[in-house]
Amino acid sequence: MKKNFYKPFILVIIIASVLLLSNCDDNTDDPDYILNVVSLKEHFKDHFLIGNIMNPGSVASEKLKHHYNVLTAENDMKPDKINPNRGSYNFRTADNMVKTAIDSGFLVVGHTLLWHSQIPSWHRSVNSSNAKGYMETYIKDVVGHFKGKIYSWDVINEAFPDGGYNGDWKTSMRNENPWYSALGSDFVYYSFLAARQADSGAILYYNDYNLNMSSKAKMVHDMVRDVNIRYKNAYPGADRLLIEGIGMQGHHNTGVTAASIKASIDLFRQLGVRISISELDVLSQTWSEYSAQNALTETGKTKAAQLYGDYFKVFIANSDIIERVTFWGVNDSESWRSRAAPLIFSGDMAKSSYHKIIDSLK
Ligand code: 9MR
Repeated sequence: MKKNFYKPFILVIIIASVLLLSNCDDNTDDPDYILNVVSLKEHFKDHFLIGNIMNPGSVASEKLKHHYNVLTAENDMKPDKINPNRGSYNFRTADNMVKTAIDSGFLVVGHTLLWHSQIPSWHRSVNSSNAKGYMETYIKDVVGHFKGKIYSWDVINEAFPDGGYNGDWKTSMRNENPWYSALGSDFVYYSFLAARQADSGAILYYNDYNLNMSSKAKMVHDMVRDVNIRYKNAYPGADRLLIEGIGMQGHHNTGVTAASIKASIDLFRQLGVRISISELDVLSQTWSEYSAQNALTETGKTKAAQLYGDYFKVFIANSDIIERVTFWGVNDSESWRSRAAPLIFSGDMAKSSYHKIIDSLK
């Protein structure tokens, strides 16, 4: 008797829960839903590749496939992951990601071979007598392993400091870089040469942040110029540059002007290289607001969106040499700087930053 009395109520509760759950977070009919908005890669197909990052759990999702055509591993192809000990490699995670990405139609950027961060301890312990051989073997092994699968390699990442430039790039590199400490500036030439020899099909990049800063841009410019001259002298028949590209990471904030980015692109243009905007995100704050952990404001968010549009106008105007624009994350919550809402999607919804980017081409 009692059982039958409760039956209709239980049924109502079950139906209500199912309805509630199916509506919960379901924005898929919204015009701003990530899969409903215009595909970025389609929109910019006559200008440049559009990239994002991949992680083992997110590679080749429908959202990535809709908007992007090139992927960079956020962390899993860094030296500490791939090469924990000298001569021993752990390629499994990277191999799976690269395979899934390629099978899904993406190009893949190799990130990164030589850095001062996220490296195994053996990289930190090289010395002037063993560093050249160790470095060449490591590059040959890693680049050789992925031969034919990598569109471009970030051979060296972040080898220059911010700040003033004394006019001699060879004495201006970061001391924390163990290869520089052991070999001096020659490590640049030898590492790019080893990468070229291991996979001549890959485009070789130097990658760094804050390259909108004129002094840092000048250091990189002078380094690329001199290393490419050295290569040309050693291989007069070579029909390619050794350092073929400069990756301007693009970890910006609302204090970074489009004009400063344009000025560096103008400088790099003189080298005959190509450029990738390799890790784009824009804090909805100035750098000092971000450092002080201030709360976000609507003004800051509007400014970041405006800047996205302004930056893209510069990229479009230079698309003859810009081959790729890669965002460092899809949505704000998964960003390494999530508290300052630096990306162009929030959850699964396009932000005004996304719309400013689309409108930059109209
Ligand atoms: O996004 C990456 C983050 O998950 C890592 O914790 C961080 C550690 O250094 O590296 C981030 O990616 C960096 C990239 O590899 C090189 N340029 C700066 C990026 C942000 O730190």
